[in-house]
Amino acid sequence: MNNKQISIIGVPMDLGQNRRGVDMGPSAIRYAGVVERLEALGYDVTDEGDIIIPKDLTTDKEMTHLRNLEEVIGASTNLGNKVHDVMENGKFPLVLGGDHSIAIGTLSGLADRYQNLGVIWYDAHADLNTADTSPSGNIHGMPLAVSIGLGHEKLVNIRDFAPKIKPENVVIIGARSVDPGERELIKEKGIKVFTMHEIDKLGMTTVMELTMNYFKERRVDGVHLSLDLDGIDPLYTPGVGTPVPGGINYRESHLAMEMLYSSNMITSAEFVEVNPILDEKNKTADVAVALMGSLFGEKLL
Ligand code: 5AB
Ligand code: MN
Ligand code: MN
Ligand code: MN
Repeated sequence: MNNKQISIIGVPMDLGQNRRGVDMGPSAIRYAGVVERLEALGYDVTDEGDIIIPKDLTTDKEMTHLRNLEEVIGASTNLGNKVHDVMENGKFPLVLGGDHSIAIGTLSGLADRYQNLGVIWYDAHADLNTADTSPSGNIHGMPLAVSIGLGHEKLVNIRDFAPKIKPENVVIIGARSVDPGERELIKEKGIKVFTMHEIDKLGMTTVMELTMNYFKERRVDGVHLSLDLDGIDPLYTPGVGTPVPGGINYRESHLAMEMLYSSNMITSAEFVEVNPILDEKNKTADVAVALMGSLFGEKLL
């Protein structure tokens, strides 16, 4: 990493879905030793504490197929402003979730600092639903759609600009549970996806090389890593709200992070969906921190 200064931002958010506990994700990741791990690699790490998540906004609830819409808008705005400040201070934003709805806020804070931001979406899911296509009404299944400008206009326009990113600058890695509406959108927008099929067939080395070449061809001026711990197989990361079997394995995930480190491309990152209530002995937070180690340059020898 060129940037030796990291700001950690906790987002204790669980309102983007309907299983309690993921709001404790940032605590679990801190407990797993994230600050010490990165300091040991020579980084100057500042823990910025947690973003305020507005709860029970009862005024004027809109009747939409979007669970906790007003709260998600408030939290996303708070997070976006914080991420923007961190960037302005020249630091690398490392965001700890919280459910994946927080990516709406993270990208809103990043996007106006770039002309052509790339995004890696490491996830079992595509997170490309809108209220019209969502089977659940859970906003954590929508952040990628929102960020390319599709969905409820208040979500799309967080921090007063839209879209945040171009669909052709997104690479999804690890997909294996994609809803019908998402499938159509992927085709329509030409979004690059490496499903588990491609990972099985090509191997992670090739998938990462293709991903990095794709970003080079697109001439991106930064790459955000949005890593949902459910992208990894639930054998290794059981503490997630929507586990899907047949995922990316532990070593493949490390390899991906190590290759991203060597590429020098990553300019911000978020690790989301760690739910300590559903976990076994903080295993999932431990994996998250181990992967951050590789992303920031830890070597085996
Ligand atoms: B996650 C599902 N597609 O929209 C939906 O964990 C699951 O951020 C979304 O990837 C999973 O409810 C969201 C069925
Ligand atoms: Mn700005
Ligand atoms: Mn997911
Ligand atoms: Mn996700």
